[in-house]
Amino acid sequence: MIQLCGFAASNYYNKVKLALLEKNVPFEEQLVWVGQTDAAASPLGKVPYIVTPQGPISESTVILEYIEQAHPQHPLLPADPFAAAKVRELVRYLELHLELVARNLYPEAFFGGKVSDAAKEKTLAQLEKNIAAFATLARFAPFVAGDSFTLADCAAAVHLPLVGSATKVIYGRDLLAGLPVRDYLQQINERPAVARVNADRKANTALMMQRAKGG
Ligand SMILES: N[C@@H](CCC(=O)N[C@@H](CS)C(=O)NCC(=O)O)C(=O)O
Repeated sequence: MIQLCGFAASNYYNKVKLALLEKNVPFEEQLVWVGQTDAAASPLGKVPYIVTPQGPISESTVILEYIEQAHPQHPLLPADPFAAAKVRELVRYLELHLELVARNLYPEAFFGGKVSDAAKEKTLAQLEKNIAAFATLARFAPFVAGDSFTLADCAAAVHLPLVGSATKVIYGRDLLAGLPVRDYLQQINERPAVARVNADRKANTALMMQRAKGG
């Protein structure tokens, strides 16, 4: 059985967990904090990673692709190669052009640190450009890639809320407000798999805060 290693406050971890739950693939969660990772499984020390009967895999999107190929039931990628590429394109935009850029803001937005004004300005310009580009690709009809739930929704469900809330804290406005993200998330949050991921995230975030305080 697949072991999913990491912690449920991590959105990258939750992207993988959501795909496993939506696909009904059996898995076990192993609580591994940053700093406790197995270097042989995740050479950069990042979470999540999974351990399969054949060995470990790191990098959340690579893990998603593995799960999809190894467990074809309840597909999260269309069979048509072009349609599948369009889903992967959305996943890439979400993780690389939205989340990774917005992460520059997280130290101040979420962790009580400070981000320089220069970094905030640079990040704002990048996010405005990248969000406009994402908006031309995303369908929200009702799912990110169209009429069915795909890997792009596993990514959107975890990345969009953080990008929205980080920009709201830092810039005083949600840079995603021009997209139908609020309605989309409301609808997606009703799925049992998403509801479980969110409940586990809240519980684990509380635990993480307690640990940070030394409690
Ligand atoms: N590209 C990686 C990013 C994973 C990532 O950055 N995870 C964070 C936790 S949310 C982490 O492990 N950070 C610790 C570090 O980068 O050293 C993926 O998609 O899996």
